[in-house]
Amino acid sequence: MTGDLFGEPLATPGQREALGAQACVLRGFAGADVPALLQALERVLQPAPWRHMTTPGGFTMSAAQTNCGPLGWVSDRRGYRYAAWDPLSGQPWPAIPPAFERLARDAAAAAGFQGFEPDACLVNRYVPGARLSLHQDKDETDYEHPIVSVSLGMPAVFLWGGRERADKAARVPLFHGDVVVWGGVDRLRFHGVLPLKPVPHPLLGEQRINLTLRRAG
Ligand code: MD6
Ligand code: FE
Repeated sequence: MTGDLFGEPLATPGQREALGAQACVLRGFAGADVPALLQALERVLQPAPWRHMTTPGGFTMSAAQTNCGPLGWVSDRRGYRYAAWDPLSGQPWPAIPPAFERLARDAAAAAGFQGFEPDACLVNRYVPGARLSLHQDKDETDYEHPIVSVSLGMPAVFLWGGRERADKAARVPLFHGDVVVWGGVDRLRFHGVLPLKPVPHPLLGEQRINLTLRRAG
């Protein structure tokens, strides 16, 4: 069961949809934690505000980003990498809030990955029209750890591809409160986000916020 992009999600919270042998969507898994997550995010944004990073090719990313945790994902003309310091402030990234950490650990465990301890949380903010082109998450030191991705606010269509860029990608609608977890044999699957449609969310308005928690170092 997926959902109706232009209305309320049809999926029952707690429902687990397989995307692969070791990848799934946990529908509504973050539901009860949303107020705590948003409050914690406000505190992350004070020292580390949203910014639009530049790709190595010289394009400005359409999603705004920030990070928390010992490591943060950054992109500039020199490439993609993890860095311990926020290039904007010159300070270490703010700590991962306990509410983020707890949710990541619980979601990973629910998806079959015990003992997940993230050291990096990339936060993406999409407004209508913003997108993320098809990519693999390959900047981490090893691929034995899963990735936990939390969707908040406006719905988005997640592109879920294969192990080759040219593999046909499925379109998976993601709603407020959904958590995607993947690892193991699915860790290097191509994925992306289609340009966001303006479907204002009751709590967050015209934005989608995505928390992506990883073990990077
Ligand atoms: C997003 N997510 O959902 C972008 N990467 O806004 C990602 O690129 C992503 O959701 C790795 C694992 C899960 C993800
Ligand atoms: Fe990704």
